[in-house]
Amino acid sequence: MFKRILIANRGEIALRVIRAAKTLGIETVCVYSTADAGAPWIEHADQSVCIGPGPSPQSYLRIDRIIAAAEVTHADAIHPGYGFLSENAHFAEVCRDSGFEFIGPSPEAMALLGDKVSCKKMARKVGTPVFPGTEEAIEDIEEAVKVADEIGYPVIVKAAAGGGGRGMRVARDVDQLRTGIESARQEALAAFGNGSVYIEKFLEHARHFEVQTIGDKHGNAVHLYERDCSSQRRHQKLIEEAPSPGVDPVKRRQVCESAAELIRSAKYSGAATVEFLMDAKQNFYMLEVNTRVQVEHPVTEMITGIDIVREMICVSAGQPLSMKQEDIKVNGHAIECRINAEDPDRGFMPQAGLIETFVAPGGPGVRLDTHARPGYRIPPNYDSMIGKLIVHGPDRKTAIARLKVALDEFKIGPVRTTIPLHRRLMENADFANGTFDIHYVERLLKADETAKSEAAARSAKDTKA
Ligand code: MV4
Repeated sequence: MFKRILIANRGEIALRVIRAAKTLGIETVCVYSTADAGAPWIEHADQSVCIGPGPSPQSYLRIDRIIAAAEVTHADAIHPGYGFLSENAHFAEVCRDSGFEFIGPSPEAMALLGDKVSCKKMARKVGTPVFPGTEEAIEDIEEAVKVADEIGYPVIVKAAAGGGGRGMRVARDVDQLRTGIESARQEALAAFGNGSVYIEKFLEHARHFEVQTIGDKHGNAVHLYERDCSSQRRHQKLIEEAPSPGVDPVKRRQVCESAAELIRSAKYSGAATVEFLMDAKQNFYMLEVNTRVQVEHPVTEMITGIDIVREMICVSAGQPLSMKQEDIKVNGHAIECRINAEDPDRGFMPQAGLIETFVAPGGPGVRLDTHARPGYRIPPNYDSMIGKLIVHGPDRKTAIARLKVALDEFKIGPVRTTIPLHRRLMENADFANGTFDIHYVERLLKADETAKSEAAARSAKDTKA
């Protein structure tokens, strides 16, 4: 087992990795930027090293400085968390070449599953369901037009290196397809330095379903069931839950097993998430694979009782997986709300500044993963997520009831957060019934906007009268 690991990340996930390491008796090293000097999670680490100024290209994205910090502190391994360098195969390779274990997949497995074209090819081979479409990156537009005619419109053009909704174009006819391929290619080239694009059938009203998997270095891989992540706005998830409500148990088992098979075939070690869209008839189609630990991993931990981050460290150190598929059971239901320092009344504008009030919720089944506390000053440089409220219960209804109470107890100020929005989403009928799709949050926000402007128009008229 490792003696000491370095955490190449910040915030709640840095704290999460420190906690997992401590339970294994492993020492921890934090790297931090000057904007994070004195930040709460750093106190929990055994050592810390400043790696540069606030902007992440000058600190959390500086591979050379992170490696230097690992060298001077004699770390054995590096945990990348999520975001930053976590899905950078070059970083994984530099870690390996510098003699540090990267706590995640090999650079080869990361590159294979990180490229959406090679990932989809692998999925087809092992029987993981995918959307019909081009099997290779598009070389010739006429070839793509032919494929689109075969599968039928609408189709979607996607970037092989894409993610988070960038480099995507929906095409409803051949003209839109021709312009879509060109503009998606341009956008992908600018954003990822890779203009490779492909097309597939576009699904209109989908639910977002993702399977948590984990593999070891001995060829074993298991799935930890799925999460529903349909509650999102502009590709930013707001609420995640496990299990996915209303899914047929037989279909669930099939898709989860096919996700584990994909990971196994890729000789993948570490945690991975296989993303799917689900249609109204509960047909599944793989979208992509995330080769890191995800923000929403706690909902899976709550229903399975498995410490995913601890398991990641153990498999990275060469241990076989600590569990067999048949031992992994689903217990109850868990829901996570992302607490972002954003103002939902002002277009979700990020809120930096001092947290004066911070009253944490508690009670049965309540878990709070956060680095924030009273007196914590949110720097303006990073992601606005300041914590995650996760609630577990014996069933979905109980989990929602507990979550409502926890959201009412949770007080943060004067910085604005997404807590009031979560309270409202809990009252939404689609959410309550589990009958939502990936657009319901945006529909609700739009209805709010319309109601607000109508009310403003009415009051202007009343003033006149
Ligand atoms: C799709 C799709 C419909 N059909 N692919 C968006 C982000 C990227 N990971 C994949 N995305 C989508 N791919 C096909 N064939 C709709 C989306 C999509 C979406 C997916 C998951 C969560 C939210 C979304 C919001 C808009 C579009």
